[in-house]
Amino acid sequence: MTRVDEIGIGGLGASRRRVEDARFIRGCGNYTDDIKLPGMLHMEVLRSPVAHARIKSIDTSAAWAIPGVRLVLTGEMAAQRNLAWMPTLSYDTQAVLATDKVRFQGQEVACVVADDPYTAKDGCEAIVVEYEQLPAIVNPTQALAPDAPLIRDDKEGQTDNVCYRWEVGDKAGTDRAFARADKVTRLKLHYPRSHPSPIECCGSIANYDPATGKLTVYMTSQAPHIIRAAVALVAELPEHLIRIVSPDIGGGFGNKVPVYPGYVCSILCSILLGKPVKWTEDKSGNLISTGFARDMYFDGELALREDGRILALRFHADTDQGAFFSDAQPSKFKIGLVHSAFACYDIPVGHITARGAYTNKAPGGVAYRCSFRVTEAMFFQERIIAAAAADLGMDPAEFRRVNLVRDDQFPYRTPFGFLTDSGQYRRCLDLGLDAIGYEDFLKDKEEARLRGRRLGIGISTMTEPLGAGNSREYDILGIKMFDSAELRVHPTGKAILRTGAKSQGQGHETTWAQIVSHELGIPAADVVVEEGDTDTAPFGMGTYASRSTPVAGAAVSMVSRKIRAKARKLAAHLLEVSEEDVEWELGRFFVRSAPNRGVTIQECAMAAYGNMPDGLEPGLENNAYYDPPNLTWPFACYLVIVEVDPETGVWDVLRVVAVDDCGVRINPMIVEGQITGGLTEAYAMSNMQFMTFDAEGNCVGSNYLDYLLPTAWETPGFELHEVVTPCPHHPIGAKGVGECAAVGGPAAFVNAVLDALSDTGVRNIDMPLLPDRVWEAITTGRDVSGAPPVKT
Ligand code: MCN
Ligand code: CUN
Repeated sequence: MTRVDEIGIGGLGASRRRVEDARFIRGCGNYTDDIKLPGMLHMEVLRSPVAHARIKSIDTSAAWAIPGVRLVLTGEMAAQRNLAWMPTLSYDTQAVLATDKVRFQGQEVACVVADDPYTAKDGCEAIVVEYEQLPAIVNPTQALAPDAPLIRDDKEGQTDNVCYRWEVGDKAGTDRAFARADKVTRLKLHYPRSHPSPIECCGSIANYDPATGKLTVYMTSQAPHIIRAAVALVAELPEHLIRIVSPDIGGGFGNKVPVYPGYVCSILCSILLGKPVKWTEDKSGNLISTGFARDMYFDGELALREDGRILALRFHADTDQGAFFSDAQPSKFKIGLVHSAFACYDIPVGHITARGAYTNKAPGGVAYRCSFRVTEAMFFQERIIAAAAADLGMDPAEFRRVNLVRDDQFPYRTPFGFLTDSGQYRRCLDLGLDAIGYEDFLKDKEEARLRGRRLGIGISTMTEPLGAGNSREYDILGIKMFDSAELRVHPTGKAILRTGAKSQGQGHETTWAQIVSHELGIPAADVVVEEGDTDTAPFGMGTYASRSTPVAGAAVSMVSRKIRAKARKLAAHLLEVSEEDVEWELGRFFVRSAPNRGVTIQECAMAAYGNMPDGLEPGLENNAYYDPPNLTWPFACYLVIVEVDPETGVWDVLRVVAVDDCGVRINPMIVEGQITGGLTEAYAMSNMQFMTFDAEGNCVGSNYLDYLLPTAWETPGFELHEVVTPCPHHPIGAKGVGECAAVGGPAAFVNAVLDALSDTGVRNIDMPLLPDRVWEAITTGRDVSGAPPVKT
């Protein structure tokens, strides 16, 4: 008997080529915009050119008069259907189409449906809107000033621009620890607004069939089931008559989690017209109006002991939420999982306060590889860790080594209540230092300094919580955060797997099949994976927060095990022995006392349809809903070496070393792809992505001349290393990885540049570290803030 070779069949650990790429690289993907339905009309959105203004009048008569225009929809008309406003995922409300005021530049004011997209655009241009401009607010300081104009005057009882307050930790204990400190390190910084800007913009095709009453929506959603629930609740349509289909998605990065007015308008227009209505957002619409990321102000302190131990931490965070609080995050956490900050360090006590401010900017708040604001948390953590080491005069690697949670402390309870599951933090750090040649670099750096060259090294170490939920703690609008998988094995042993997750480029079609292979011994090539259609997929919460592997991936294991349990009964029947005498090895059951007598999983599948024992239900299919016991906690160590040109402020990246521990890797090549992509984004955020606002609330960076996307030309090479600490509570020991490098990476780049400036007294330059900012810091010896408004 030759054993099935797991790597050979594309099982766990195989660097199997991505099966979805066969269509993607041939230009044969099936994206929302590729779908054409018979009789389909096209919708365009008219957006506000100003950031804050009262709408005095909207004249749509010229638009109606254009031949080919079928519908001009205004907020007033939407209001008649009770749809001028919609609830957000954070228990706020958001305007679908503005009625009273516009509250950010790019806000949806009206939309036009026409026979083709160009006529629809002409229709938008023909609409005349009279605005009475109001002062614009572009940062929390302005928003929270006593005389600030009220942005959300639509909300009853709202008297200021505060949208939430949140607090966690032990204030009294933290104050006591600070009183005992030998030294206190303080750091203030702004993590700027950034935008996920996936290649594919958002879009939808709504098709309401008046004959059947069924609404089908093809759309760019990372979470189709949440959308279906939201449509059912908001539009009061019966849920079984709503079908949401997310076809191929050209990058999501969190941009495609929220519910956008464009989606809602296309649905409303389709219902009003009884025809399919397509909306495809353009690039500037995407950049100025859909879910942004970050825009967060930190002011925090670490209490330090002379020997380098951190005694306590505290910080305050102000978030700039834009005009509507539309963050997608677990309901009870107003600022996501920001309190996962410092989880990799053994710090006894801490206290965090946070406050959200409404401003005249697009809403969003949670997107772009963030795992619910973990990206900001880890950035602040690693920036202040670097500052603290400098304040103590201690080597930053040694400072981390002293404070990192030790391997024997797991499971480790953080001061804010998280339970980190496992890890080998020091090993990762040492591997990274070794790989980059840390000791030698320190010598090179001193020598270079003597010759007038500025070299710097930046380190970033972090663990982050990936995989919401469990259902006890995590829900969105009351829907618990578990996930699901359904597996059907056909008579010949081929199979179809569906999950409640939704890939946007992460490669689920490849990796989920590998989990089935690992559990059942069916070759991965024999398993087709399908996601994103609410009529066929089991209910799930979708893909974000790198939750797919921790939750849906676990469900894939569990459903495969249910299939195996039934196949064992079939095997016993085929082998004519009792079930207890049947043993399993990958792909095959055999008789314990006669290992040569066996049947394959494929033979069991055939028996499920053609030769089942009396009393056993035919068929070989099942589903599993998985409610994880905990989040998964991957760890990463990123190291960056830069050279800063003091004459111009330009900095070049000389080396990047990454050590990632995401537990067991299902597909090492895909994991490396995720890390490479994340580091590229981290580099771009730290170096070039500039999205800000002027004093009038104009969005600077709403185009790809200002907001730069990194290409292979600018992006440095990355050296990747791995450590594997299996997740103790995941069925195959995997942890999430999809966001790690984007979360932990930016601080490594910034720390490196500031290390190169360590003799100047500069403690902070806000991202992006554009050459003029670095040059200003060098020439003035002062910190450089990036907070808007900017001069134009
Ligand atoms: N994987 C693995 N072994 C592990 C962990 C993950 O082989 N131990 C594989 C998974 O099977 C999956 C991929 O790596 O194919 C990412 O898995 P996971 O960490 O579970 O993350 P998700 O699938 O939930 O993806 C979400 C995450 C998020 S939140 C953003 S934002 C982001 C990211 O993924 N958006 C992306 N990476 C992206 N990559 C692409 N190409 N496009 C996006 O929009
Ligand atoms: Cu926050 S970006 Mo990803 O979690 O979809």
